[in-house]
Amino acid sequence: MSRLIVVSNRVPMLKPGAQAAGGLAVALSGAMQERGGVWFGWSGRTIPDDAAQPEHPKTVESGGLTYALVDLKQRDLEEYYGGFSNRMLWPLFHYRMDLADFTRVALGGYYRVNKLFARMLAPMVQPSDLVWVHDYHLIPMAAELRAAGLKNRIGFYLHIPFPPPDILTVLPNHADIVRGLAAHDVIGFQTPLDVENFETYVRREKVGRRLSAGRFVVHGRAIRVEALPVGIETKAFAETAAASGRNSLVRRMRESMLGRKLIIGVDRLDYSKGIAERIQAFETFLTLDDSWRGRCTFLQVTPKSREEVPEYAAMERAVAELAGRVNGAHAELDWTPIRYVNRTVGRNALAGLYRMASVGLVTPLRDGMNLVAKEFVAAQDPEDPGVLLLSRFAGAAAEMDGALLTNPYDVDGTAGAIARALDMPLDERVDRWKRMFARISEHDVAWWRRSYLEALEGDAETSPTADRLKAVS
Ligand code: ADQ
Repeated sequence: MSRLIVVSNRVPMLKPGAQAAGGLAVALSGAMQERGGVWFGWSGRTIPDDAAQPEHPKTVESGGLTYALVDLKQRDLEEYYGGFSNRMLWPLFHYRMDLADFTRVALGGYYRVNKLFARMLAPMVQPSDLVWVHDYHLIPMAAELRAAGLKNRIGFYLHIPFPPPDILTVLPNHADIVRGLAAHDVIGFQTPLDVENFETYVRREKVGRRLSAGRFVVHGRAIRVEALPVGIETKAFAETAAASGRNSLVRRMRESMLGRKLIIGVDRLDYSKGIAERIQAFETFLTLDDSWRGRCTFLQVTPKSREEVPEYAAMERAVAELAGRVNGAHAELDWTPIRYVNRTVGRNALAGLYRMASVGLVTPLRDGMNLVAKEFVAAQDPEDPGVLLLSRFAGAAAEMDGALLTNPYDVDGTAGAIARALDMPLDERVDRWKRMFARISEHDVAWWRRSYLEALEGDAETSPTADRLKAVS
């Protein structure tokens, strides 16, 4: 079996038995433990701008895995991560042209760090290794590895949406970004819509075409392009949720609810998640339907993220003010409608909170997948499941056919859907939940990893040789 080299911006170091890590990190680490390999990426540390850039990553052995970690200069990090990745690619790929901030300086940093990573990784790669690169921070890296002479199978997975061509072409270097994608052998997207957007782009820009299902030729290279939705560790999460009654935080929360129904939202604080729109919808729901006043509580658990990016700091203030205003306007002496909490919750407690909730509000304005939607479903009590209210603009909507789909821009519509979810009869809730649970049980994170690696390992038919590439282009 080939070794697996995983490349991602942040490297989640797993401590043996640690519980904090999400399913994705566990799944990828599992693959590396089976096959041997290395997890390569940024160390999470910076060095001063005038320090010499080390030529080799630091390697660390932990939990049976090898990590290769690169310290970045402060300026490189700012331009590559805080700049081009998170102020240009992230907003644009989430359809937020209004927030995209393109600068040549940030672009330069993005390419510089990708080149640096490729230069450091290339000597570590053996000819039979598979290389799996993750996410928008690292799109140009494969082309750099190819330029260094690597002939390995290299795959890319985009965790965020791939936007339609009219949006992508707002990016001044869109042509180069797509050329970079085409340097991989396999491109994995979350949903069929992302594949469709990619296909429309290559056709319109005349840089390639689709040959057959999943097979494309782009910039003269035959590549596989697949929709492989990320899953969660469904079975393990369901078991954790079933056992969560013993968790002290969950117990305290239940006691504090005094029999009221719980509506839950769990998201990183990010403008793509639609948290402000969700709070507005909850307020509208309270004004529409008097009968639920005092009988339900909306818990929004939102750890802060990317605080160094100015848009996030502004949104943090705006959301906190909005939650405060709604509470000020609607609270009673003995009832606070919204509990807004800026903190991370451990996996056990999180599973228990989902299970306690009658409604899961997952209403991003745009999301690659959204794992909270899947976690909420996995955590439910099969005898008395809660209702998932899901944005049609989350990648998860393509799979979760038992959810109540909403348009988060339609505040009144979402408010109506909250009322419908709270009033939904048990038989309908069970029926909807069963369909979703079956889906996420089959298409869990292990399925995702297996399917991706099968595509990446390829076979004679799916991995055309360079000669055959020329023949089809
Ligand atoms: P994210 O944008 O981070 O991921 P998401 O898929 O929702 O979004 O995953 C968030 C994870 O963080 C979930 O596992 C959730 O449980 C956890 N989390 C959030 N708030 C938490 C809290 N307060 N306490 C504890 N845990 C919390 C990106 C893309 C998504 C895509 C994933 C995976 O933006 O669309 O689904 O990658 O591909």
